Amino acid sequence: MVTSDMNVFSLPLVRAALLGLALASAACTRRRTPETAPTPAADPSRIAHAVVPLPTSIQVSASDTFRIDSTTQVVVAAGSGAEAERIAAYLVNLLQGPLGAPARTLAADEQAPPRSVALRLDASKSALGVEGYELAITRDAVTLTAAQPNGLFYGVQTLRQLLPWTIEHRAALNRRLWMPGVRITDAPRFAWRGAMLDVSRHFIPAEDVRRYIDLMALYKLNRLHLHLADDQGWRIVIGSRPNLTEHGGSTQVGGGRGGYYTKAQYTDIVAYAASRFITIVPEIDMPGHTNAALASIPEINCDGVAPPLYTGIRVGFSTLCVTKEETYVFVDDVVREIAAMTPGPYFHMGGDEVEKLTHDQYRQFVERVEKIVQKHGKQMIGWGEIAPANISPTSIVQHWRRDSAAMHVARGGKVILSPGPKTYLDMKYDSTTTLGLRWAGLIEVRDAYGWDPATLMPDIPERAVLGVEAPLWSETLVKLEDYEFMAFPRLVALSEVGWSPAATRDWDTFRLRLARHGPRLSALGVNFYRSAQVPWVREY
Ligand code: TNX
Repeated sequence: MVTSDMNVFSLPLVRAALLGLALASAACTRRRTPETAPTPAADPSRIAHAVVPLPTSIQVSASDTFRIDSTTQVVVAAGSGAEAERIAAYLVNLLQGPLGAPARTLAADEQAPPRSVALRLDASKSALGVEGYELAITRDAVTLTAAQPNGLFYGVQTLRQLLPWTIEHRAALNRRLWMPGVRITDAPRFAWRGAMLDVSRHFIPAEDVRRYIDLMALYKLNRLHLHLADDQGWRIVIGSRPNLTEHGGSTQVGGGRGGYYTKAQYTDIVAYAASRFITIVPEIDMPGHTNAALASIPEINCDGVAPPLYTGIRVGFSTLCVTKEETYVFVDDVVREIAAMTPGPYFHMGGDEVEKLTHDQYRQFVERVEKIVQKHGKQMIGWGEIAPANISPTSIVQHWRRDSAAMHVARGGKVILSPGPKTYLDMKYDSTTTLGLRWAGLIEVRDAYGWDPATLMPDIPERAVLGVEAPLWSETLVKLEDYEFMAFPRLVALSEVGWSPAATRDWDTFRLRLARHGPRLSALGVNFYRSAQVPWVREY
């Protein structure tokens, strides 16, 4: 059930009294450029909250405001465990400034003190699932409960979004932190809420990947798929095959310096992601999209001759030599080493856009790679093209264009939905967007939001959908600002597609909530696209 008592907000005077006083800069919400000036019905300051993705159930009583000041304590219920304490410390760090003390764990018989923010892990709340949580905010107390640490972490993200945007800016002075009273029960619709970074076409440093991870966490995304190898570059050290990065990682699209992650850097990314409840999904694309590997290792070419490095943006021209045993030794080395440094259960083998093999050669290759992936203890994922091969229903197919993903559903397998015309963050927003490609169409924010995974394809029912993922291919993207411009706010829209119940989703209210994320994203320094479809709040 979804309710929210917005009535109080429809009275302008009451609204002014409640919001105008509390939000020092509320007046600025009405200072807009003429071309984006909303009609009164599209005024983001009229909505009761701006939580994205929208919780399963939320009731707001705005008059029941909880204020955070130097007397507020963050406490953890006894027996909640080290993870809960870590999440409490993460919350205290967010609240840095106004809070007087670090988080404290209560004694076994101790009640939460008045005016505290209390976090509690309670295994008996298993109905909430691994990622669900309950959050109650009143004038006197904030209580956040979950069955698992993941849920507590997501409850903290909701709490964060209920606080003013100034929470995101360490140096904002006189931050007045308050939250509206709410009762929330929340859990995701889909288990897989992913993003993909193509670090091959253009390399991005580990530090930028961590920043993307932090932004994903704000929107409760939980899978980061790293496209680590393609024609233009190999980006992860494989100890038994050092030339892959030394030579294969030495350039990128346009001929820049390229780069790669050392094992230590990769391990650090994995740990950083895990601390934000995000699983890293490594992809080594094969048998096509492999020019960087072919250029580095002569024996995996059928003629034994390494081709030159490639810095253009064509696809489909490269393939490993699938008839040579050396190729499978190579694949085994790569999968073994990556599996060993990846605690998550997945290995993505790519498998897309192969033009140089016969159908049978391709199928046999996919089937052999699946065995190698399983031997190293991982579940295989591949792009839609792999579905016609005789693969196990435990492998996962990632749909991206008109492909055969439905064949995998027929054998009882699960799919991840990354439909190009909805989720491809490298597509232009409109015809004036400078960056990006347009083969899957122009994707405005409304297009990224307005689709339902359950009805996207007739042969893929909701029960077969593991979730959704938005890939960010980087042929035209060079620096962090470019990545952010293409991903935000469409990745935010995707988070709601993946999390919120279909019946509660609605573009008109989403765009008002999204509008209030403008100052928050600005405070975080995100170079987001100011779509004219959204009546952005400009109070930063
Ligand atoms: C298709 S999606 C590709 C990528 C390109 C992308 C550009 C997929 C599995 N393959 O190799 O980078 O289009 O939008």
